[in-house]
Amino acid sequence: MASKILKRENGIILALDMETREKALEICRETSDFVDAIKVGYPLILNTDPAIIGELKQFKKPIITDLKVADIPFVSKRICEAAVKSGADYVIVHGFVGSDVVKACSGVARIFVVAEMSHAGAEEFITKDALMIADIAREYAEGIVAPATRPQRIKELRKAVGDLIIISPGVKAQGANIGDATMAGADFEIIGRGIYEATNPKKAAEEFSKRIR
Ligand code: 3DU
Repeated sequence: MASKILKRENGIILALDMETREKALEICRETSDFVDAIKVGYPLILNTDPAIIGELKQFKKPIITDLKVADIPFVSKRICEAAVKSGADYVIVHGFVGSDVVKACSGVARIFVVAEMSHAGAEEFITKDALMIADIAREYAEGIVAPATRPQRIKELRKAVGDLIIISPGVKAQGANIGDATMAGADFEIIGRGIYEATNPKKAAEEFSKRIR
């Protein structure tokens, strides 16, 4: 695999799930010095335009498109190709759909695989298979997504994925404390509302990155 383009300085990936382009650009302008990558997903892309992916590249950070791709291999590959064409540096792909999907996506994009999710309902299905999903990720992905809300699971997943990058959502708004995921073995904490809904997003991002480092 080519060298990794996601480098750890602040330990934060900024999640943008707001509804307007203006708000997204404003938050990036205020906080981009304190984050290592920008993650964009359906709420922002569908409320604006896929061109927002390319537009965010002005902040000179890797752009992760959180599309949680989970279709048949042919369609999943097309989705990844379109994301890369729009400017995505990484695409987030589901692992529960199987190795053929993950393999197809990895042929056209740098990918992160969702190994396990952060919300309560994750325990109904995906948690049970997370370690098997991690094995698939190890073969095809640059990293995995693992839940900051369950640090013990991050420890187990770290053992399973070796030196793959672990990115971890669930911080602040979903209940995990800043630094919990990092202490358990994650490389980056994904933070959305904890930053963009803060009274002073710049101060919040700066303080969180200090604590994580
Ligand atoms: O809860 P926040 O506002 O900090 O946002 C978390 C982001 O991480 C959000 O974009 C969501 O789609 C993503 N994410 C999870 O929250 C949980 C997962 O298991 C996977 C992705």
